[in-house]
Amino acid sequence: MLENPQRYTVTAALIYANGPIHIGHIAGCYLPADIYVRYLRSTGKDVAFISGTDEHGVPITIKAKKEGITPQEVVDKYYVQIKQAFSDFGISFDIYSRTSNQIHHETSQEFFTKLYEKGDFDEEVTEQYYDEVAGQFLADRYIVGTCPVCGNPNAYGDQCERCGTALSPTELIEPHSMLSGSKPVMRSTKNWFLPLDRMQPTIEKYVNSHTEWKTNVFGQCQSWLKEGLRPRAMTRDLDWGIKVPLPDADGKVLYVWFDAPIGYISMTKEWAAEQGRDWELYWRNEQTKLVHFIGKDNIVFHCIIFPAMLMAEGSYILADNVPANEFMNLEGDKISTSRNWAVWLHEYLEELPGKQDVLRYVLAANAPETKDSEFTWKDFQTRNNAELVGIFGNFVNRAVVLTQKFCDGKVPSTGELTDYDKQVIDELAQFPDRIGQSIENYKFREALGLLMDLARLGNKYLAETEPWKVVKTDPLRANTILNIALQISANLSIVCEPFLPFTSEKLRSQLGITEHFNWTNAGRADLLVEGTLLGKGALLFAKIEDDEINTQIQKLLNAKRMNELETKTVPELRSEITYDDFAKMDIRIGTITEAERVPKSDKLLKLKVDDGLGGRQILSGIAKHFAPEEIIGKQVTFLANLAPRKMMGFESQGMILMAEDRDGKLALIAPGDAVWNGGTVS
Ligand code: B3M
Ligand code: ZN
Repeated sequence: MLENPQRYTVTAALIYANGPIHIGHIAGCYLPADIYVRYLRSTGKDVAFISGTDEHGVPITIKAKKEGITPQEVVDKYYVQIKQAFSDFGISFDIYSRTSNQIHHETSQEFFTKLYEKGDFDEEVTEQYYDEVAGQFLADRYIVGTCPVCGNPNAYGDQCERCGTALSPTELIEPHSMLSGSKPVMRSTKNWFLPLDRMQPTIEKYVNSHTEWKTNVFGQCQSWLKEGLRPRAMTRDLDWGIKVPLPDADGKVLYVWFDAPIGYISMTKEWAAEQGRDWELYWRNEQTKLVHFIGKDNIVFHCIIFPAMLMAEGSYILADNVPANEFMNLEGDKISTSRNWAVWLHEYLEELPGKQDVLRYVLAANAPETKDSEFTWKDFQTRNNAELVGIFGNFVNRAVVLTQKFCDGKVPSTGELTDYDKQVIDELAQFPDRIGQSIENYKFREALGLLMDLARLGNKYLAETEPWKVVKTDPLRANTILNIALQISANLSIVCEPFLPFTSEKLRSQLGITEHFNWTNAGRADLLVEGTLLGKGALLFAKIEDDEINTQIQKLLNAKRMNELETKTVPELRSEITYDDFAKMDIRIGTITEAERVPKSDKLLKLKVDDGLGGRQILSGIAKHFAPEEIIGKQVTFLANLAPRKMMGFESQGMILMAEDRDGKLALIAPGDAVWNGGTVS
């Protein structure tokens, strides 16, 4: 671990530009990264916060095929959408770029060429799956088959998502092509492999020098190393990606997991050029601390494969830490893009405007730091109402409102301090370091808890000193108390900034702070100068009512219902009949003239149907679908020669025909145009 680094390069995963982002991505990767970086900046550190979209690889081309647009259209669409959502949510990247940029293509190709020229790759002709119908090799996710480990019939050529095993296409049982569905054949092709097997000792040494990594990260690396690393192809036979920069490599592109992490470097170059800085300081200086924020599914690529690439290249620093999180679940189920079981960031921002910090708070408080965690809308509401409104907002509001009321809205002076005042000021002084320590150790939940403890300290101080009572007998004493309460609030505005940047901004303006206070000023009880005029008071947080979260819960329930519908298939055809079989049925048109519920039955309606023959009574099991009054007067189709039978004491003379919708809803079958009652159907 690098002690006292001179600068930081902090990266957040380059997400595939093939869909919008959801709360799982944020809780797992982007929010912790943003908290870390905002804290570092506040302590005056030199930091480059780098991210962008990953625009290559099969996930992009598959999405394009599904939407019937080109891969370029896919990445253009989602790059803009994702970038906007991050920015509206206050994720403070120094640059948010994309791997389709020229500079990235060049940087990746140079990187590849250097390894090639040094002889670091094994050039090998191997047998790979080829789809003869589509005329294409089937890399990674283009091939699906049964997982040899867990039997999942939908495992991909690179990974089984059910059991997590990393696979190569040839390990799949009964593979088939995602493109044409056909059974692929073997064809030989040349690719360039990184010999991870031979590099294992060096990689092991690197990983083992980082026993301070989070246990989930360190543990996953150990299990990979224990299994033994295998050579991995760094090129693919595909037409979407960065061309392999060799003369004999037509139709071949760099493996997406080769080019994507190099994106961190090319994006740093892009940023440094814009800023007039030297990018090399951020990637080639031993005093720079490189930290990758990612989700747990990317651990092996950031802890083993990318470091191996960097080691082989030789001129770069390696990650000092990779604080990967586990997954966040949603309302008791795994977040799933394909099942639309997610809270999408762009929708949240639209539907709950101005509440960025509430989501930031709830996601940080529930971050899956050591194990999978869970987001529920009920918890969202409770944390907002009980913690943000009830503790943080309540304290600040009391300090500000009392100052408006008793001190003309100006920061009052302090008189002599009591022992209790001194004790509170002492405690206050310790908070910034304690919170900072937790952040530096990637314990963001703990840090957030401490931040709330500072607000609690403020609440307790006010509750015990009761300035609203004291003011009647000893206004100078009340001044001292309010001064201290305001100083605590000013400190809150500094230490909450990494977590709640929008709130921090509001709070600063409420307290009339114009100086650029940062972490180095925090802990002091003299931040606010006597006589400073406070800004306009407005509540920092608003209570969230049941209605707001019920709308969100309903949205999820709808998604669940849509999913169930989508998996429902049209029933198979029944066995064949002859015309004579059909002709036995006398199907006719009639009009419902009366309808009423059958007593003691929740299913049956008793109908009177005008059949042109004086009318008949039909009992129909549709009471759960139709109210009697809504079907009176409607034309229906009925089976007229069904033998009469008794139901709940009434005779039914026929059967009303109904169509059943996918979700089980019933619809009357009426003629397209009105037909006289008694009209036959044939
Ligand atoms: N695009 C996987 C993902 O979006 C991959 C991350 C690359 S980080 C260099 O989850
Ligand atoms: Zn499996």
